[in-house]
Amino acid sequence: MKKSSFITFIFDLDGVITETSEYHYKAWKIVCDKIGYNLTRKKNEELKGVNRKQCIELIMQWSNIQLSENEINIYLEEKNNIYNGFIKNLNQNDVCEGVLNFINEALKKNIKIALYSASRNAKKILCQLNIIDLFTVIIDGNNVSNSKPDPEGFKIAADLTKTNTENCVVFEDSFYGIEGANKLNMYTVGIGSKDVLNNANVVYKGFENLKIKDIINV
Ligand code: B16
Ligand code: MG
Repeated sequence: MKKSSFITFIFDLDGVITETSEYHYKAWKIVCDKIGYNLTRKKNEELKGVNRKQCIELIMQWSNIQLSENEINIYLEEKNNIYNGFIKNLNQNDVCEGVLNFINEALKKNIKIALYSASRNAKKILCQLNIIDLFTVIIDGNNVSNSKPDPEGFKIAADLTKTNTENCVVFEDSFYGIEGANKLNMYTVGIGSKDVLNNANVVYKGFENLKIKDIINV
């Protein structure tokens, strides 16, 4: 547990607030099968928190298959269309167990709530989940030039909420996301498996039984 008080909690979206990370995997799996690459769940961990373009660059690197710029654009559009098909019926019941309670408890303690997701679909998803109004600041893939593990998006979130970076707590399901936040000395809470998120300050399976006092003293 971190001893000092924090002011801002920065949440990731896919895999933290809602389980859309599974849909990203399934959409990439379909596209990778077409490309001729067998995307495993283990390798998919390295696509979490990484923007669309960089995902396909990693896939080309792993598969040793060079695609033309035109093919890249076609596959990226296809992946996004498949993904959007999966999320089209997403609604408020798809917020992960315990997340809403956790955020509402934080708001009662005057902690600011921000979001930093690499996804360019983030705002649409927050609207579908009916939780967009909970966030003071929303940074998504449209607002950054550099994807996680670059700390750019976390720094913008800290600046816009007028919070020192060391007074931010980041909730992330990706190794690269944790890596980015660590670069700014933010306190990192991994959501998922300790084996994958071994770079986080602390790791929890989810928000179900998580209390604010488990993270900070307020
Ligand atoms: P899109 P997060 C990330 O969201 C996903 O983890 C990652 O798998 C995905 O490639 C990225 O968004 C881009 O998403 O194609 O929707 O723009 O985990 O940072 O909330
Ligand atoms: Mg994520």
